[in-house]
Amino acid sequence: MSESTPQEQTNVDVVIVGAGFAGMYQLHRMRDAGFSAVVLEAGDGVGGTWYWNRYPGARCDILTVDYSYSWDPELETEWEWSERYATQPEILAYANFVADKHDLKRDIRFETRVTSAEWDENAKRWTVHTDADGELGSVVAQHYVMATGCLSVPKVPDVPGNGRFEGEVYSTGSWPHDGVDFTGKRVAVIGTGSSGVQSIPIIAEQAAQLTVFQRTPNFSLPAHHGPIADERLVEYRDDPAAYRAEAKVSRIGVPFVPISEVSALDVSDEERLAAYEESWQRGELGRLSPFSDLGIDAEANDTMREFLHGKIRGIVDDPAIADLLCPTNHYFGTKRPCLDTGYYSTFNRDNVRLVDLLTTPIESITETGIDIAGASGAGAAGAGGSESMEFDAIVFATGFDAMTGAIVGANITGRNGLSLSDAWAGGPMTYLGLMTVGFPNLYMITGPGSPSVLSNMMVSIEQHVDWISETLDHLRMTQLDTIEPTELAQEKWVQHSNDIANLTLLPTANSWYMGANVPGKPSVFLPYPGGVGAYREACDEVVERGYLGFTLAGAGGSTVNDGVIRAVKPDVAAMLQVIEDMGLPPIESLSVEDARAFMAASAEARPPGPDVGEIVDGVLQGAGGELAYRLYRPDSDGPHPVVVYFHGGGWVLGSQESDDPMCRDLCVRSGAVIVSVNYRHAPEARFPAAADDGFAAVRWVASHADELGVLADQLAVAGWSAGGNVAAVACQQARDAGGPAIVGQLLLNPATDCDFSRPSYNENGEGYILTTALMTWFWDHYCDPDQRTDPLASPIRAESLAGLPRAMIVTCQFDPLRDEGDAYAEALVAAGVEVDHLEAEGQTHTSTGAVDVLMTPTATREAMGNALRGFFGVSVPA
Ligand code: N01
Repeated sequence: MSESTPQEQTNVDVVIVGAGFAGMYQLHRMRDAGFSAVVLEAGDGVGGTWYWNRYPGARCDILTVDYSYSWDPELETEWEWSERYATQPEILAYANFVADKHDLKRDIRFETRVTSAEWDENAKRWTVHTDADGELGSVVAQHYVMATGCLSVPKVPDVPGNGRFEGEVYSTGSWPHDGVDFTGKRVAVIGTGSSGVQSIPIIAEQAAQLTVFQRTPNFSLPAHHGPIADERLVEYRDDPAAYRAEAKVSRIGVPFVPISEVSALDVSDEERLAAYEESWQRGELGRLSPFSDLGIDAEANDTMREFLHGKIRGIVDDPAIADLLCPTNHYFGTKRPCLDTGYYSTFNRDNVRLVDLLTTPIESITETGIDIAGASGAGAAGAGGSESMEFDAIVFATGFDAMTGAIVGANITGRNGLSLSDAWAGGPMTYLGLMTVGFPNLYMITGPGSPSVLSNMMVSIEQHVDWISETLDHLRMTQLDTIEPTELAQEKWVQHSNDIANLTLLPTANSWYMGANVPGKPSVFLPYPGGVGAYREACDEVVERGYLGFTLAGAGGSTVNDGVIRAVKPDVAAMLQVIEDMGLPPIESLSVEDARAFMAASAEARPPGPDVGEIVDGVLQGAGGELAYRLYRPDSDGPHPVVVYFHGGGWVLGSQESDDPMCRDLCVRSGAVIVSVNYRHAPEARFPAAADDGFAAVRWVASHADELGVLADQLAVAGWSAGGNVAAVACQQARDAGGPAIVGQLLLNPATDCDFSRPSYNENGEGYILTTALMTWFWDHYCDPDQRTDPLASPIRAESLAGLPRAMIVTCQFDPLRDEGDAYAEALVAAGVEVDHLEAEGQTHTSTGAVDVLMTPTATREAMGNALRGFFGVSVPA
């Protein structure tokens, strides 16, 4: 492996497409590591997005001190940015400065566009074809790196009559190198995303008339151009290495961005407005959200929207135009907000007109201008009919085929003739946004499924290049030829990314993040929304765990290290982290009294759950005396079906109130009365007290149906954890006693057996709140060892499970009790019982009950409510 000049390089170790910041750094790393590498670049210079996007006003929207390479520490002193948001020419100059300093251009083939590539399974090589002649026409390489950028393929404007216009036509994403002079011209700009917002004020200053065609208004805040703030420079100059290191573990790749834990709805109006005003005055994308919930809570987000609408109305003179400029169809931040220079005040100029395409859509672009339908936009005369406008120039600021356009457009064919466009027909599938199944040794820098456009691209680019470079080095060191993700790893990564997105407001907007701007593009949230630091941790952990989720192969054979890097659902993982950070003592280390006090205190702090029609506390007759119960009645006319519910707590902890949010949730979802029973607890009342009380409570409820306003022949039981045990046992007792009739049993994470040898105890015995040690503590308090195999303690050990009520059994992937719940479901099925068995992926023993705290178990809660409805023969809503 040697360095050589491009002319000789028809065979190289690594071929890289794109000479933007990603391709340049990748080339540098390859050279450093002694790989032969060549970069193929369609343009005639370096800089990527900054090479192509030369429209007036083009600038960075991340502070440029942050949007800089960190891999060459000398650059920190060799290059000084003149402004907080550098202009496109300055950033392009920086790219050239770095390229020249490191002599990168000699291995970049400019004006060479990649046309296609295919994987040769026998040779284990990629052949990459270009539009160049001779030996530059194709390059054979072991590794193929797409450094093609996320926003590099301008979208073909989907405007009727596109192509007819005979005047000047420009696209912001591919601007003439020698600039455009609009002086004295009638100009149309179509599109009001970042490119439109940046260019419109400058074009307005030059043009005789500017007409802006707006389909969707965007949120924009003033960029406040000028020198870099002193406080920022101090942080940076003090210790550049520490500054860069901080960026790498941050949320968006920008260091020292405070993360708020305060809800926008929990502060006074004055405080909230002051915080928003500070964001407005600061004008930094990373610091626009001063509260914790603007990205996840619609009501909180509305407060920010209102503030920004107020700002727009305060700047724009004509209230009708101001109204049109106020975004109302998406939440703040669900489309990338813009930073501008006098954007809104531009609409106060006499030579600027705004056309609202929602009310007056473009009928057609014509040879001389644009025809719009109906009444014209605000500020224009006339109503009805259509209007023809004449222009000298039309500027398309209509955006990009983002994130996938450049990769899919490169006509890549992988193993077994699979084309990437077919593989991604339903949306991009990647592992870590870095690689994709069926395409060995094909790497994407900032690909879909990585933080990319939701982050400071420079930080994300460097992290990807480093990961790829270290992987190539690993393959070389271990004499392996290929690397490719496994199906499982990829599927679950995409799921993980979607799970996070679905916890936010991001997917609610028709944005290019969702592919919504390109007609026919699958609607999938494209970037990874979990943050730069968390993403880096995942990538590093994949490597530490021996390239988890990858197949690595070489002469010596192949190793499939199948697995899932982030299997716990994101909100569940976050809750586990919070609990771990609290450093609480294990419950089993407490006295029973303290453990109960701790549980009661925790319950105080949780959200209450949904409202129900009525809650009544009462007393029923248990096996050994009176038992308290709490009844939850739906807000509908009765009599209702009834569920006798048994709370969790290992037969030791809890009460009729301890599962309050879950009982409310079940009541609302099932439309049934829930009677939560405070059965006797150990160690004061050991086995079989809980079991006896459970059955007694069922009998009492059945015989007091009229008094309770419930239907005696519509009685089901339900329980969570030890309560699931009590419910299951009650069903067996009722069967054996010949009644009362139970129409169904809903068992959530039930304890069904005293045997700890099933794998889930081993896999999940620590780290998921309910631990093996705690279960041991519970059993020890509840039951003597020689009693534990009694079916009243371990219902799975009953002589027969035949004749039991139909069941819904929910087990969770990260629960020590998972396998005994699964085993009970299987045993019931084997005994002929009708069972609906839901295995909740990524959930823990406690997550389903965290109503209004954790959102990912919502589907499980819904299924439980539907199961109860099914028991009662109530049709389940579609
Ligand atoms: O593209 P966009 P962009 N008829 O897709 C409209 C980055 N960037 O180039 O929203 C009429 O955001 C479209 O309307 P709608 C940044 O990440 C950064 O401006 O689809 N209108 C929208 O208004 C940014 O987010 C900087 O209803 C049509 C506009 O065109 C990303 O690039 C600077 C239309 C497109 O907006 C993309 O920004 C520039 C049609 N047929 C860009 N089709 C920095 O500051 C589309 N539109 C670093």
